[in-house]
Amino acid sequence: MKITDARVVVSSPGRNYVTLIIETEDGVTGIGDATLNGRELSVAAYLADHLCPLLIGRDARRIEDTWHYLYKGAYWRRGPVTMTAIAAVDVALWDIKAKAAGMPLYQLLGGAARDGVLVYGHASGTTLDDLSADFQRHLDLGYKAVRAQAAVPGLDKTYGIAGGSGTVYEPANGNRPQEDTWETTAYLDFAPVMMGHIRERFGYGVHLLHDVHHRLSPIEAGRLGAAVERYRPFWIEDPTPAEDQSAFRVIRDHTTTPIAVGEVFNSIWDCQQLITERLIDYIRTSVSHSGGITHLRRIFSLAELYGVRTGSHGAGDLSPAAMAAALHVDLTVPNFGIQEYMGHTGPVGEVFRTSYTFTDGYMHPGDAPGLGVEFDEDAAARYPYDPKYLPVNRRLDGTVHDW
Ligand code: CS2
Ligand code: MG
Repeated sequence: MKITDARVVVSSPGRNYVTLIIETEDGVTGIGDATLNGRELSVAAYLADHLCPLLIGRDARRIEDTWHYLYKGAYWRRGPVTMTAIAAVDVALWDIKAKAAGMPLYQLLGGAARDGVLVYGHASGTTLDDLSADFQRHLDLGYKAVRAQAAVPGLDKTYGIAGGSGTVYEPANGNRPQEDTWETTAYLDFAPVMMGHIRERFGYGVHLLHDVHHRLSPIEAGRLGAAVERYRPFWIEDPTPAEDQSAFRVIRDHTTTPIAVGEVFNSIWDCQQLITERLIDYIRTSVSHSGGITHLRRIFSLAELYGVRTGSHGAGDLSPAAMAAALHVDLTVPNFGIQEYMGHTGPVGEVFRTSYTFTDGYMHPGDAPGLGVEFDEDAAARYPYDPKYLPVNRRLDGTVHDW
């Protein structure tokens, strides 16, 4: 089954997405998400200029060999651009293999290990009342797990606040990086109040998640974890910058609050210490940014050995092709934990026609052959790339801080 064409489509149906399309001599086509929020063109160029020419003539069935050919053949390994490009190739080849076999991808990955994939939605608000209203809206939609983010009093822009009820949070909102402001003590004083408010309003029958978004020092993260233990969060996410893996020992020494890390990771080596030393409870690596299905399953298998469960990234800046691939993997892995589902808005549905379903807080990838996602190139052409950057965060004194 030789590859006859491999091409990259950058489009912006509501937000920027990079999609790889691989075609074979048998007429079977596969797609993969190559979106890296704020650096889309870097991955598009890596694919178009360096990987796509190497794919022509290769056997599409040799997924494992292609993965190592692209990973080891580059010499310069790992990193978000490289691993997102390799991920797109990998997912497109799995899509082709499952379509050629006439089965949904999850069947090829070992079949369903559960009836549905538990997902969490995103409630946010500029005030606690707005947050509560959005939280209630998610409960009314059937979510069993909801992430809560609220504006920090005294700070004019805070991570995670959607543009209005029912809209999807989109951080990449300017053709130059928006400058956000940050003050750790204000956040540390407010976060427990916010969680307490949610538990007081909605009780403990719903999973409550929160994203700290890389902003605390290890000891500050330990203090936050201890302060919110009584609100029993499902997890606090990215409490401290994740590249300093040993820092999580400090957090573990101060709290039993579950920790989720990994959306910025790109390989098993990025999270090896966190997993093998049981410094985290959930690994959030995504199919789009950590080398595709082939490598993500290796990360999840390592995590299973150490009792770490999965909790993959699923923000709106991962395309519906990524969401579908994630659901196929989530349905099959033994140590599944939860899947992020921020959803997609606007004309995305014109470009990506999906088969996955949401029912009463759970999702299923569907039983269409392959990923179950059809990509409409003509529709994509109607939405040209629109340069957007993620924000930069500064402390009140102007110091650049983690965003
Ligand atoms: C966030 C994301 O979904 C999450 O947990 O961390 O919103 C993240 O900020 C974006 O995906 C970055 O593009
Ligand atoms: Mg996050």
